[in-house]
Amino acid sequence: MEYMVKLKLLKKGAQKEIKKAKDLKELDRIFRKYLGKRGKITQILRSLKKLKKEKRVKIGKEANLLKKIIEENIREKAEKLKEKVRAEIFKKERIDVTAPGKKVLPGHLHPLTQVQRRVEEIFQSMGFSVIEGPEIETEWYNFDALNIPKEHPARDFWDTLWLKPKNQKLLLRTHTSPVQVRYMEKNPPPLRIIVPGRVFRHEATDASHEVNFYQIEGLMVDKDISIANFKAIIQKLFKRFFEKSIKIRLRPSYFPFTEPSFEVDMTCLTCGGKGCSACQRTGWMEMMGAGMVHPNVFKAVGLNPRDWQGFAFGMGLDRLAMMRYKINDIRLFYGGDLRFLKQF
Ligand code: FA5
Repeated sequence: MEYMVKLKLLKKGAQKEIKKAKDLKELDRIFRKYLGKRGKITQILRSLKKLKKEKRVKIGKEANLLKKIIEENIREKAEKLKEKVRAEIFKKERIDVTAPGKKVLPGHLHPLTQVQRRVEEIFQSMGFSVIEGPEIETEWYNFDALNIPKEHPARDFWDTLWLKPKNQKLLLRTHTSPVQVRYMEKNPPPLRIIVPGRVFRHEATDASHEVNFYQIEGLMVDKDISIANFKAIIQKLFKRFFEKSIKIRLRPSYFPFTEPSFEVDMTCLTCGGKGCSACQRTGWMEMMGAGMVHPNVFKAVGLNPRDWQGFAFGMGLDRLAMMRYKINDIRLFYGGDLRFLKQF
């Protein structure tokens, strides 16, 4: 075939294919077909040497021109295809600022926090202030100032987690009672406070005992305070907290920082008083230790025990929550199981 016709047909064919090419892969195939090592245009250029000079110059010029045109056509098309790919990626990754946001599911307060807040509300309505104290405590405040000197057997009531270095006598507080002393040191009576907070004990866990739990300390000091005041306040608290009358009993007990001392139990609401694992089959749940502030505690904070009287108590916050929600195992509060927590 005449060279010139051949070149014309190649041009037409190549340009048609380039126009149709849908992606860079196809374009690459077209490039190789026409301009690759064994490409159709390349072959023509190679065969020129066989021609006579005059024809070689003429055809050579045309063939080189065609090579440039096709190269240019391919380059332009490649740009277009790349731009298309870029546009697609952009479309996919683009942030649509007008799109509605993804909803973050709201959490809610832990049941123990809910109980704490409710108890605070009730006490505040009876004129009590809410006070906090440190979780890392000194031996002095946790024991000595509470009339529990070193070597006193009563220290064994509280299985203590001591902190290193031991000579600094630091520990994780075993109860909220040290805040009684801390508060009275700085605030002269008359006073009414409650102290909610986390406490720690190195003891075996069971359905009603944890190593980490919460207490609410209470302290009321004035000129003329008696156990009758204590009983009335606790009955009021339970009535408002449980929204019904609750049977309680005071059991004589012993705490070095109160005299007389007692423990307050309430009918176990988990079993209705029949006896279950939560109340160790007794039908009663021990809710708090309490008593009249011991003269030595007043002395430790520089107050004259002849001038002042008061009651103090330390209530198990977790136990209140167990009774409120009829939960038969305290450990559920600390398991972090959302199926449990979502119920509150
Ligand atoms: C005390 O901790 C005294 N500080 C209470 C007190 C305060 C007495 C003021 C007198 C005056 P006790 O160790 O009994 O006492 O603990 C008080 C309450 O905390 C218990 O009645 C119980 O409700 C709760 N409690 C005790 N140990 C645990 C535990 N391991 N897990 C959960 N709750 C507990």
